[in-house]
Amino acid sequence: MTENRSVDVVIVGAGFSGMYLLHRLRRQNLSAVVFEAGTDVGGTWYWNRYPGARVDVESLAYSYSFSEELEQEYEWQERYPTQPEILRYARHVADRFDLRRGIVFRTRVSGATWDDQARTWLVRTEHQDAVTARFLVMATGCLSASKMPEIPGLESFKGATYHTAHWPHEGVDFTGMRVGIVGTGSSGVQSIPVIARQAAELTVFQRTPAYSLPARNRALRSDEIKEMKANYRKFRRAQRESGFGVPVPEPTKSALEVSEAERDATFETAWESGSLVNLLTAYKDLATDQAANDTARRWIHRKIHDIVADPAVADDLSPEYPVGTKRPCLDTGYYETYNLPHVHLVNLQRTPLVEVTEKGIRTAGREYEFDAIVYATGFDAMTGALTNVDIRGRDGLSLKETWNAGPRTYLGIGSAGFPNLFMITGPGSPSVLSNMVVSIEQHVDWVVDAITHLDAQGLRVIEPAQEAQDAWVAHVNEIAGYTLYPKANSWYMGANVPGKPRVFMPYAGGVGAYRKKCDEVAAKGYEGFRLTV
Ligand code: NA7
Repeated sequence: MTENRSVDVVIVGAGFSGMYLLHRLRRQNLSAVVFEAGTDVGGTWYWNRYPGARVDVESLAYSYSFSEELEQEYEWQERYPTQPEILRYARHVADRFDLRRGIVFRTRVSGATWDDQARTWLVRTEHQDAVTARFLVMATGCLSASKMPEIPGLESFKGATYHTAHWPHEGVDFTGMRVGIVGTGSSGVQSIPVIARQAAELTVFQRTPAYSLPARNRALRSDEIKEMKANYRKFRRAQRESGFGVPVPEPTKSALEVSEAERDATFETAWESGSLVNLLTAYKDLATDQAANDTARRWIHRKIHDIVADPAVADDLSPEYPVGTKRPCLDTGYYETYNLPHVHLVNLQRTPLVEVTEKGIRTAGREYEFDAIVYATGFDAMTGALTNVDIRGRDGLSLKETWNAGPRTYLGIGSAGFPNLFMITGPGSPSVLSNMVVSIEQHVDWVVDAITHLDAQGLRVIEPAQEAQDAWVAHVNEIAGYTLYPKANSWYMGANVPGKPRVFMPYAGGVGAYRKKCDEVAAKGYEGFRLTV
């Protein structure tokens, strides 16, 4: 029990954000407690244990930069590490920096209420613990509130049911089984080839196809590790100034100003590189110009047709929305899997899902019988983990209700009406459009600096000013409006959750530009925030 405890900061979540924040606060001699629903650290990489789960940013870049010792001593094994390898890293960091004693595991935060008199948050957990804190930091992740599909009869299936984000820790053996999988986002695309290797029959239910690139994953060579370790400082600087938190050369050409042969060669190079960012930044106008984007779309369609033997299946796997406007995937043998005789694709746009039955899944076409169903149906992204906690700000203001028409933040860090509440990689920041570790470190550093500034000035409360927040929300929308992102029904837009307002949630202006803005705000005495005693 942590009843009646009082700390400087309550942190919700012990993923990459919560762990680093705890470490930074300790170095400032600030007291903190982390509440974590899981039994271990790692956040995303604790929960998402489905077969084939991997990160789509390279390990040497998808790692903390705050400790040179950690950078130098840690040995990554693979270019794109598996979930177990990333979890091992998170656990190593927790041990290396003695973080576990600051974390209360198996404990979900249920609510938090701001006390305007005392200028503190009262944070409650599902175990009825209550902790008072000067600051509340939601380090809850952008893709952590998982989502089952809205299909009638989910409970009636008599076989085994799994969601990719809640995979049994002991794993699942599908050998000899008839398996159905719903969803072809990253989790589906990564797990389908692995499940297909075990299952007797695998049926994939696809509502929207994904664009996927072969990851070309491999073991890291000792010479490339050595080179990165020798140049880490320079690399980290480049990460922070880049668009996606992954340094790549700035594109200078339009896809429309080059010959088809040149364009094909450029796309081929990106495809061969196994890097999503290389594809997305192959030309300067892929994210903003429909005609430019069409060239990439048509080129990828050709690739899919080259790989998939049945042209009708290849057609079904070929997306029509602009490349990059839904999160693209990195895969290992995804499209090839559809050439296997025991793997079947059901296009739900032609034959929609009707219901889950005792025996399996019924579409408008027929009933499919399964021994197991896997839901790779994703998350209530970016806002779900925040609004699932009953956060009450000034005068009982509910965060969930305040965000009814879409999230409203200043810089994706705070929200007007919620004093001393910080979000790590919240909506309105680059977050999911970036290498998460880069964005996490930037936010954590900014938040710790802000708290330190307040304390040094003898101030106690920081809160976004309404006008600054309105201007930021307008700016985030304006930038999104220059891009093709709003054209797709993506979770960036809240489109995968029925009833969720259709708002482009991340900041699309790039990691480097965003960091500059945050630094300027801090340098100008936290311009746009109200700081009071
Ligand atoms: P995603 O990317 O949200 O994918 C979920 C998939 O599930 C997607 O294909 C959805 O189709 C599909 N889905 C969701 N609800 C339904 C219903 N009701 N019926 C049929 N199909 C449905 O989640 P992931 O876990 O794969 O990946 C999340 C991120 O993690 C990923 O982007 C990477 O950043 C890492 P839809 O596209 O909505 O039509």
